[in-house]
This record gives sequence, structure tokens and C-alpha cells, in this order.
Amino acid sequence: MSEKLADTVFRALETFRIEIPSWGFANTGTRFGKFIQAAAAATTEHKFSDAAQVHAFTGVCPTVALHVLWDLPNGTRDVPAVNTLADRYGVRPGSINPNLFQDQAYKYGSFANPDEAIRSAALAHAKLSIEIATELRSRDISFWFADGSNYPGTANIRQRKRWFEECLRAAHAGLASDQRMLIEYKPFEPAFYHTDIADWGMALLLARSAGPRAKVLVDTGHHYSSQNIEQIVAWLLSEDMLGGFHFNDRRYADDDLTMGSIDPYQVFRIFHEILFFEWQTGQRADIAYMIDQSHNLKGKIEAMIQTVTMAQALFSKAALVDYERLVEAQRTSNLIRAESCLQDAFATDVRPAIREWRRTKGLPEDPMEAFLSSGYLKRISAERASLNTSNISSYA
Ligand code: RM4
Ligand code: MN
Ligand code: MN
Repeated sequence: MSEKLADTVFRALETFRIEIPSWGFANTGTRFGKFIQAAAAATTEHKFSDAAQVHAFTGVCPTVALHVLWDLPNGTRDVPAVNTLADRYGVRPGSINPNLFQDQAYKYGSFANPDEAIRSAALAHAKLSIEIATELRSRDISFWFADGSNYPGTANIRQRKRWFEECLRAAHAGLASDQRMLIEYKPFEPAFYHTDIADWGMALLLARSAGPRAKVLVDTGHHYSSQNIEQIVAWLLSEDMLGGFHFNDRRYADDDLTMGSIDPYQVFRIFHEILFFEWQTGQRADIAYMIDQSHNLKGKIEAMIQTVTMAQALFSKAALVDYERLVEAQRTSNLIRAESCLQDAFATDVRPAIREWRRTKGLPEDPMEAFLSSGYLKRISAERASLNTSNISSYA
């Protein structure tokens, strides 16, 4: 391993942190049902405990994203308990995710519901989520809306856009000066005719109209097949509007599979656009790297460790692109040389350098092996088995 390679990888890993979602540890499923895992998290405490395991073995996941309805069902009254869990397990609450889709009231939408009373209730929940974030000292509030319709003619698309503008602006007004509002888009599901915030352009316009601290959140699973996600990333970066990611992989739709399990080159290309931007501008891209996955067949903690190690590997590979050479090849339209800059970096085996970096941090060289032989899974499977047979009703 060359010293230069090790150096570049070390530098890349030094600042790379990735947030894992509390809901990734719970029993989740598909719309056809759930398969129960004895080791799944059945309580918020379990989720913190499991997230802490991922952090202990990888060293790069100090925060855990929380979903208000699933982790703080009593709103701000649950904040002290969550803070206690954070102290006990040594992982901090990360982004706060309002839940504007599960309640029966949201059948016809939340911020775009034709019923004024429901729009107000949704706005109140958004403001509550901001309050929770403030009390937990979380910076980002990540909004995903299921709003949409299933049949042509059933929704006034322009009117709904105005309601979104109004509510987002009102929610933005409640942000503290160091907080951000991240707006996620998704073209389909649960609505199948139109989704109110269907793509990055709509999210961008809404974020701009909401206020200066609103940015776009890119969930990699929320695109049409074959859409060029790295181009979206490059555009958002150049507009200073990229706030964060929800990483996951997919083969067909919003499959929420483990990051990089289907198409690692795509994740590499996304990281490349970010690192290339940083190299060219000398600016640090202010991006929250978050995971949004649902492991309905794989073991949950194992899937999360796999995700984190994959993310580190792809981020390291992207850092190895020779930018001087790339810029020159692009300038002279030397296609073969330009493309090979990416291909060479992607083909480099970064595993020895990453193992070495972990050693220098006192972390296990192979986090997965270390976790699997730690005995934690056996212990929680025994402790949680009975809880998990009864706890199957909600999504997470
Ligand atoms: C959505 C979206 C949101 C996530 C929910 C559970 O498809 O990705 O970010 O919170 O799923
Ligand atoms: Mn998401
Ligand atoms: Mn999703």
C-alpha cells in the first residue's frame, strides 16, 4: 500500500461520519406483512443500545436519527428519557423526523390536506418536532411527506403547492438560528398518481420559498429507475441547496436495501461529485450523511455495520480520484483518460488502508467479525424474543 493512498484514505475517513436511523433496528416489513426477528429493537432503549453497538465497532456513527411518533410518542415529555438513553449508551440524537403520514387524519394529506383543521394539526406537529429538536440539541429536522393522490382530477395540484409553501414557511419560522429544515422528495408511494413533492426540483423550489435554512434531502431510493442521481447532487451542490442524504439501495422502487448492495458504483459517483466539488471550491459541503434502510430479512445490526463499512469504502475510493488529471482530461475532452480517473479510483482496494486506519483509532479491523463474536446478538435475542412476538403492529 502506497503512503499516498493511505494518507488520502486516512484524511477522508477522519471527517466522515454517518447517521443511522432508529427505525432500522425495529421489526419492519413490506405491505404484505412483517417477518419477526427475535433480536429486533422493540423499544427506544433497544434502538439506542443497538445504535451504540454499531458506533462502538465502527467508531463513525455518533448520532441516531429519531422518528417523533415512534421514538417520542409523547412529544417533548419524552425528551428527558431520550436524553437519559443518549447518556447511558453514548450516542446522541441526530436528525428529528416528524411523522406526517401515519395518523388517520392524514388520509388525504398533511400540509396539503384540503381540510384547514388537518393542515393546522400537521403544522403543529412540525413545530413540535422543531421544539423536540431544540430540546435535544439536534440540528436537522427532516421532513418527508406522503401527500399525494391516487387518481387524476382528485387533487388540485396548484392549490396544494400553495398550501405546502404556506405551511413550510410557517414551520421554517419556528427554526432556531442554527437549525435546518431538510425537505425530502419522492415520486410515488404511498400515493400512486401524484406526489406533492415528487422530485428534487419541487423540493428545491419549496425549500427556497420556505426560507434560508431549508435545504433538499436526497433519498437515493426516491427516484425513477435509471435517473442520474449524481447529476442532481452536483446541481444541488452548485446551488448550495444540498442538505443531506438518506442512503439505501434499490433495484426497483423505494426498496430500502443495504447501501451499495446493488450498485456500489452509483454511491461512488455520488461521493465523487461531492469530493470533486470540495476540491474545486475549497469549500466544505455541509451535508448530513444519513441512512434510511429497512432490513426486513437481514439481521438489523449486522446490516447497519455492513452499511457503514461499505460507505467508508466507497467514500475512500472516491477520495482517490486524481483531480488534477481529471480536470485536464475534461478540458481536453480526453474521454478515455477522464473516465479512467473514476474507474481507477473505484477499482482500488482500499480495505488494507481502512483496516490500518481503524487500528490507529483503537477500533476492530473487522467490525462485523468483532460484533458477531461479541455475544451481544445472543444476549438480546434471548432478552427480546418474547417482546417481539407481541410488538408487530406499527411500522417501526
Ligand atoms: C419514507 C421516507 C422517509 C422515511 C419513511 C419511513 O419512504 O424515506 O424518509 O422516514 O419512509
Ligand atoms: Mn428517506
Ligand atoms: Mn423512502
